[in-house]
Amino acid sequence: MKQEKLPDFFAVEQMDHWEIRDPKIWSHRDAAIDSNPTLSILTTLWDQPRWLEAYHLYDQHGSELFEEICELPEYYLTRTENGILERHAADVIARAPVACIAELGAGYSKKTVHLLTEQLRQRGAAIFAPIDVSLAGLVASREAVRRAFPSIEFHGVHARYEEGFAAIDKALPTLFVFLGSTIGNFNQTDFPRFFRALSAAMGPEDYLLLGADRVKNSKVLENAYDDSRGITREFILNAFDHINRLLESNFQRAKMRYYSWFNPEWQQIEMYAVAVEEHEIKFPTVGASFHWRKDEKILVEISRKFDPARLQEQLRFFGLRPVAHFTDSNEWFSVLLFKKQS
Ligand code: AVI
Repeated sequence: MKQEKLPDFFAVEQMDHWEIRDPKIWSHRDAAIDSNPTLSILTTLWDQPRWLEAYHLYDQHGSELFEEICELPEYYLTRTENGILERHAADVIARAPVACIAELGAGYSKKTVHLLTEQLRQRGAAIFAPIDVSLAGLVASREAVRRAFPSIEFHGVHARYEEGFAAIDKALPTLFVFLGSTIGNFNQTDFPRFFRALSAAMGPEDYLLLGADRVKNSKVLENAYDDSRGITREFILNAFDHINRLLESNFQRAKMRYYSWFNPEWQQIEMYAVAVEEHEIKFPTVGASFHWRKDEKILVEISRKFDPARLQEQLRFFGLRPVAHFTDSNEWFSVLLFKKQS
């Protein structure tokens, strides 16, 4: 794309909210990134039924376990999406004439590389802006991009998604990239809130590239979330070790088991910790406790599966017009391109 002078990366009215604490990484000044994990944990654990917000899965160990999951033979998602992008990156970039690629999630995966390579090949220049709450993830991403693509203009955006995508100048044609079917982990409150905020932050020349795992044979789905090596089990139950460290609580692995299934009505995998015997869970720092009843489940994560045509229709109501649909030969995963309706 030929352009005289690109608009600045940041929306002018946003400037006061951001500061550079690490080279090329903008941190949101006042938004507490993880505003109150304790409150989140306690309020959802006292809910009926008990549940947790999925972000508690991602402490250091949890993030490493998730990397391992992505390599598992049963976990087809990462491989399949990567294959789709490898095959169709040229088409995606040709259809989305943008100057900036903003990835939600620190991302510097093989998947992003396909897009950046094509952006450079077709346009001769690229701005790459990963948005993430993890500063360490952004630093790693910056270093990897510097090594592989020294000509790319890098802006790490250290913030929650909502604040992050609102910061980018609406006049800068941007392709927002949200891969890995992370939308599947959003519940019914998170999902509309996310798309409302994203769509409101998008300018008239902006696009969205969205990875979505599809509804399919339930055995394939269930195996992907209960692998033979037990890594997924470890990933889910690790959340309780993390909570114990944060809150000095006494969750014990020996008194819980992992259970997951595909809920056909809700079209989602549900991942639970289940008490194998009744016991008391104590939170001494806040002077609270509850009885975890035998067989009572705590919902730790959901992973929703999508019908791509229906998802396209739904996103129209958020002002996102479907432009293209890419899939694999099994039709297990979809990568959908949308344009912001102007
Ligand atoms: C990050 N997210 C898209 C994964 C998923 O497939 O829902 C998280 C995950 N949980 C267990 N395995 C993978």
